[in-house]
Amino acid sequence: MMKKLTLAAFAAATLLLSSLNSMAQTGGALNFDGSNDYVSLGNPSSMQFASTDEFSVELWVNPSNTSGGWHSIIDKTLWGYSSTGTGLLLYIYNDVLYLVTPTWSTNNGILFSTSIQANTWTHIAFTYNSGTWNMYKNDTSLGSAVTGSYTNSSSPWTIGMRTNNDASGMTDPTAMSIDELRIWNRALVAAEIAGSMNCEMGTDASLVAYYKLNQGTTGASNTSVNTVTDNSGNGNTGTLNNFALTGTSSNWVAGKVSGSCYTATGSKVSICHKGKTISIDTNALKAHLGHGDDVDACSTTKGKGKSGKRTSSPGGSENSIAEISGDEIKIYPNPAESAFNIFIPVTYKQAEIQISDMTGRIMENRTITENDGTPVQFNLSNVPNGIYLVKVSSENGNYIGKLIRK
Ligand SMILES: [Ca+2]
Ligand SMILES: [Ca+2]
Repeated sequence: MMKKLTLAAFAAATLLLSSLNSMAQTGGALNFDGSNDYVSLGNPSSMQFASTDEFSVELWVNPSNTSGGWHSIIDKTLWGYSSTGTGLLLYIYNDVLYLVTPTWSTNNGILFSTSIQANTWTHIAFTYNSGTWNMYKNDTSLGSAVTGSYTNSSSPWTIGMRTNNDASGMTDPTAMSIDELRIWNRALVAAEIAGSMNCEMGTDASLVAYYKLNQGTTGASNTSVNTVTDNSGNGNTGTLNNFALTGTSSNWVAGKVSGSCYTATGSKVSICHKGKTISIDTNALKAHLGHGDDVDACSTTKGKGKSGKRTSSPGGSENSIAEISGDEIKIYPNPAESAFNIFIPVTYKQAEIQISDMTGRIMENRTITENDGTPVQFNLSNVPNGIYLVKVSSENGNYIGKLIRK
């Protein structure tokens, strides 16, 4: 009897221990104490941008104190004591979030300002493209600002504090948690930001630094986890400074974002963006095509409509389609494997899409009655390899493109 009790007690203790272990979760965000915690990301060449470059920065931030003086979130400034500082700073002052660049003499360098709530996760993104800035709060645009130019500073990228005016040390700490910090070498478009802010990215050639911050164990002793991993694969590791790395603050804590942005196969597509081949989520395609990018890698993009051939329609004129140059029907990926998409410009309010093989056998017919420009996806899993014709019929005319299933 005694032995049985001991075994039962041992079993219960083992069960308790294993359930305690399963409760210990991998940290998903990093908390800063607002006293002296900061992360230095250094100043590698891949994270230095010239006035003619594009770049974007985005992150989730949850500040625990937004009132009073300066709270630095992201800093790359060298202010100096003259009026010609360099770099950029994202900070909170008296419950207002500011993005400033000291290179811009107008309005004290303030590019954007917006209210921000304490103890609330807020997504912030800003983009720069040859003199024009855009900023977004929770994927809502705060508009554009034009500075003329951005000037890179010699200061490192710093999270949680900022470099002193004379670069002699650090100042203006912020009590906050951050998650999903991404630095890109191109200007994201609004649809991309909205499409990926609530999930984790895969690899993306445009991500120069990517911090998921899924490190350590939430609220546990993490004294050995004192760097931030760069998930972009570029090795831009950050260094933690002055963190306690134990307890519920100044440590690895529960995150904001989980789950992958790319669970479905075929959800990414290559496009040619300003001479660079980039891979984007299909959710962002509409926005990219809207500002003139082409589907497909740059080297294979030989002008618009390369895979399609226009025919005159019985009821309309050929010109009615030709006038839509720069905003045309796109078939991608092509060649395709398990699925492909058709983008039809919104100028086609209604359209009938027909897929047929080279003998004229119709494989699929689909009618679009209220086209809003969202790409239409077709499943090819039951379609044999070969060459197919994709015909789009509409009031605007007819379009025939060739699709290769491989
Ligand atoms: Ca995370
Ligand atoms: Ca500290």
